[in-house]
Amino acid sequence: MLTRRQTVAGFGALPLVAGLGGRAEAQEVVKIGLILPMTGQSASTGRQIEAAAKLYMAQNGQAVAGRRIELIVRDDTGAADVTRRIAQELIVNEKVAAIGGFGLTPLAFAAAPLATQSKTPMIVMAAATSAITEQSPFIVRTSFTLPQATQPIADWAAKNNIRKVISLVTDYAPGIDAEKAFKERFGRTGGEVTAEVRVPLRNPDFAPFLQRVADAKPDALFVFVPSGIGGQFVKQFVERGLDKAGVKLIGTGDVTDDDLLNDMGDAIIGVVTSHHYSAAHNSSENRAFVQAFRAANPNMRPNFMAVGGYDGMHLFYEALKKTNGATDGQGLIDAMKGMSWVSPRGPITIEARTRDITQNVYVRRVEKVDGQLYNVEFDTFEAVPDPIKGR
Ligand code: VNL
Repeated sequence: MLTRRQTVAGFGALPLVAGLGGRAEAQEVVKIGLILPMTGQSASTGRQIEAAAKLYMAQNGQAVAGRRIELIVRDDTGAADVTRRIAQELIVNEKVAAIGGFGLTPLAFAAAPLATQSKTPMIVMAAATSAITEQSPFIVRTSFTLPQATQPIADWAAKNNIRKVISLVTDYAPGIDAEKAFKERFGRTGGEVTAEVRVPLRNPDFAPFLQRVADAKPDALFVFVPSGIGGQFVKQFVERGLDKAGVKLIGTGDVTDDDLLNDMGDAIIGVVTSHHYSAAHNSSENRAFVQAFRAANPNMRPNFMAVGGYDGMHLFYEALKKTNGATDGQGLIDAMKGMSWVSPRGPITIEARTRDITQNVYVRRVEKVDGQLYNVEFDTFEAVPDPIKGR
C-alpha cells in the first residue's frame, strides 16, 4: 500500500536492510522529544502529558509513513535553564524531528530561540500565555491561551448579577493575561474589578490575600492559578470561610483541574469556570479517550494537560503523514498549519497564520456525578480563537 514517495522516503536510505530484513528493520526512526516537569511543583502536568502521549502511540501504532516513531521524555523539573539545556541536547545529539511539552510559560520562552535557530518544530502542549507562539515561527500550540479561556467566564458573570469582582492570579505571564482579559471583558458589560491581587508562582500562601477578599466582600473572586495549585487554593478559600460568606468563586478551569478536583471536597460544588476541556465532556470521542486513559493509568483522570499532549502527538503524526515521512522542520511546520480535527475536547484547528489553536470554550459548574466531582459543561462558546492574535 506504499506510494512511491513513501517508498523512497522510508526505505531509500537502507536498501540492503529493506531487501533482506523486511519492514520493521527497514523503518528509519523519527524521534520526538518531550520536555516536561516530571518532578517539582508542576509534576502532575508532566505525568498527564506523558501518559496521554503514550496512550496516543499505543492506539495509533509506532509506524507513520514508513518510519518508526520514538518518544523521548526528559524532566526539566520546571526550571527554564534545564529546559533550554535539554532542548539543545535533544536537537543536537538526538536529532529529534520535533520537541514538545513545555509545562510553564517561562520554559516555552527558554526553548523558543533554539527552535528558530535549528528550524525544529516546537509543539506547546501545556503553556498558555498568548505571546508564546510569537516567540518562534516554528512554534505550534495544542493547549490553549488564557485570554481565550477567560472571556466566557467574564460574560457568564455579567449575565448572572455579578457586579463587583476581585481578581487573584499567579504573578507571571499567563496570570497577567487572565487578569487583563477578565478586566477588559467584564468592564465592557458594566462590571467592575475592584482590586487586582497577584500571588507568587513558587510556594504560594493565599491566606493574606484571601483575608483581604473576605474584608472587601465582592460579589465574586475571579481566580487563575496554574494546574497543580488549585487544591491548595481551594483548601485555604474554604478554611477562611469564603464559600459561606457569599463570595462566589469563578475562574478559568485551571483551578478546578480534573487531576485534583475529586479531592477538593464538597465545598467546591457549584463553582463555575470556563475552559476548553473537562473529563466530563459529553462526546463519543471523549468517552473513548477517558476510558482508554483510565485503563492504561489506573487511579488517574485525564485533565486539560492530557488532552494537550494527546492532540500534540496527533498533530505530529498527521504532519509526518502529509510529508510522507520527511522530517525537515519547515516541511513539518507547513504541514501542521491549518490542520483541523475532532479532539476529545471537541473540534479544533491550528490556525495557519498564528499557529495557535482555535477551539470551543465551555462554561462548567462543579457537580457530583455518580459520587465523583466533575466540571459539568452547560454552555458552549464555539470556535474561539486566541482573542489577542485573532484568526
Ligand atoms: C500555564 C498556564 C501553566 C496554565 C499551567 O499549569 C496552566 C503557563 C502548569 O503558561 O505557565 O494551568
